[in-house]
Amino acid sequence: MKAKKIIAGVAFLGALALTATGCAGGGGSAAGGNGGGDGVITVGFAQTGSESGWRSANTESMKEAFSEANGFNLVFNAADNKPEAQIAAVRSFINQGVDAIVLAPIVTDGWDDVLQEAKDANIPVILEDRTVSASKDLYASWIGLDFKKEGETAGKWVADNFGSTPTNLVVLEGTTGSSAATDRASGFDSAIAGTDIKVLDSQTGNFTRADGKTVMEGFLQKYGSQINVLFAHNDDMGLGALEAIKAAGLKPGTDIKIVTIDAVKDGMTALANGEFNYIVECNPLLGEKTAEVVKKVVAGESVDKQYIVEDQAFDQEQAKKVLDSRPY
Ligand code: GZL
Repeated sequence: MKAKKIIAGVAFLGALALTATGCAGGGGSAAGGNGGGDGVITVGFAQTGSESGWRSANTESMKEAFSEANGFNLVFNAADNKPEAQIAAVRSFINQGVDAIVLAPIVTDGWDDVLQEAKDANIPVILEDRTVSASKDLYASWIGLDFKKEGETAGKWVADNFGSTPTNLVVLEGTTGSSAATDRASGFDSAIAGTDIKVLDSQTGNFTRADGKTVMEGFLQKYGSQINVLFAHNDDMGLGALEAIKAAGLKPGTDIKIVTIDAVKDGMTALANGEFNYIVECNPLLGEKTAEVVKKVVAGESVDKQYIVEDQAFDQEQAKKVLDSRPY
């Protein structure tokens, strides 16, 4: 168990209870770490949930990298896309005295207090995937993606292909308040500025297929065949929208052009078969780099404040060529 300052209040009781369990020599050892002193690094990983195919690939990548064989004891929590549950999970990791915390923050704001508690407990926090608005001194590093560039790339494709004639667009936004949604929207909007593209409507589909379908049904009821293009912040919402478009008797990829972000297998399959028109990749395979950074931080070595993983983009012809060799 790490030597650390007991945090007042509930956390204090939690820590006492944990210690009591330890003293009783009862069921197993606390998940607390010992700074890797015995060669094992105990890591608490606070994942968003399991909202999309991208998330599943990201979780698999993280579990593969933070394996026992790689010298880790991984304590995993998926917060069902509920920010308050994710904050509670981080607080629980602090009370368990883990050696490091990895966090994929559902939303950008609201992290200052619990990250300060981790700092006070001398437990480093490493962000993966999305990022936070809290002060940079409250986390050791961020392994993520350039969401603004992803949005710009998607917007440029729409502007280049449809920007010179009057074009009506609807948008399925990602989780409200997440850095992925906020920055993709900002990048996309900057890329279509000054073109003949009109945004008819823009609503969140929470990065899920189910909500993407429901919101697209509403768009179709309201705007019908006026809709020329759909921009979905991720493949899964686009895949849900496909069902609504087909149910409305329209041909996705032809009657309504579709551009999405992620490039997961199901999205690339839709692109290869002509139902999507363009996908900007967002690489979920962040486990290896994150584990490398965690080891360095726990060993007291210096690391960069951020590591941004490169993305690419695909049209229908490119998707046909690479589909069978895609790593996720
Ligand atoms: C992006 C990631 C987003 C994906 C979605 O890095 O946070 O969350 O684009 C996922 O598919 O749900």
